[in-house]
Amino acid sequence: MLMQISISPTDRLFVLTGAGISAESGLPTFRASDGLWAGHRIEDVCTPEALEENPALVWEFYSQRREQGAKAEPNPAHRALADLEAKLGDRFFLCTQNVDDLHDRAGSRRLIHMHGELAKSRCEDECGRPPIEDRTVYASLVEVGRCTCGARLRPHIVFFGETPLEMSRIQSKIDDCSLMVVIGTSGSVYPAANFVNWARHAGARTVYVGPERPLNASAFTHIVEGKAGEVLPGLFEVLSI
Ligand code: BV8
Repeated sequence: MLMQISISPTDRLFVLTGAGISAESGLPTFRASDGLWAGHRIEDVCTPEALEENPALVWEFYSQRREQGAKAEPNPAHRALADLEAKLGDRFFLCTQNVDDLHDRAGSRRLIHMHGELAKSRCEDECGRPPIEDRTVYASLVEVGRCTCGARLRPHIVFFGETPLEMSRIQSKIDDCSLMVVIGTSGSVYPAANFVNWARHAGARTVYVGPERPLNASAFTHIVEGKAGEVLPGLFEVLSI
């Protein structure tokens, strides 16, 4: 009998997702043996120094991710979270570490991409103009678009060493939640791997969903072992009284 998570009429839910929720959509995770980092060193494609020293390689990596992402479709796990948001309204909040747009395409709206978005680019010189929609798969560095200020565009991605997006909004949502559900993330990157500790300090129940125990497993009150696409659709019981 699969475990069910009951959501009371007063529960406020914070969901954190990682690469694992997109695995059943065919997108590689990072730390699996055939994962994204298998072909690259983090410091060569996902740091400000890498962008400075070898922008062609950084753009090659993210253009390839754009190409992969465009072929992927949301899976039942993404749709289960969008359905839950429709039932809970403002008692639901989704923070994803993923830069793919599968949550958005599944219908999630109360959503933050804390590590940026593949489908956007922004000014490399940080001139202050907001990120723009950009799904272009650039074949070479010379093709990469320009900001209206004239500087080259960079992927709208939070590199290692850069500050995740909307942290104050995330922090207040965590402080306010009574239930945190973390799905498909190894717990190896901070500050996201600490969110479960913040939630526990706020008195929340904490649940992890994934096929392997994460590095921060000891911080969870429950662990539901399984693939997100198989487990999520029947996992939540929304209580009306
Ligand atoms: C920051 C870019 C300051 C987009 C990413 C020493 C100690 C502690 C911390 C640090 C340290 N040295 C440096 C740091 C900080 C550093 C960090 O954490 N480094 C690590 C390596 C130690 N962090 C930073 O630099 C961050 N910034 O700290 O700024 C600050 C702090 C607080 C407040 C303000 C400022 C910025 C980090 C962002 C880096 N950018 N991505 C992209 O390319 O995609 S990180 C990247 O890896 C992802 O975005 C994701 O967040 C992260 C982790 O990946 P996961 O999603 O967990 O994927 P992984 O492959 O690891 O695991 C997949 C899981 O899925 C597995 O568990 C697997 O079992 C499961 N799974 C598989 N199949 C399924 C499944 N689950 C469910 N269903 C399935 N079917």
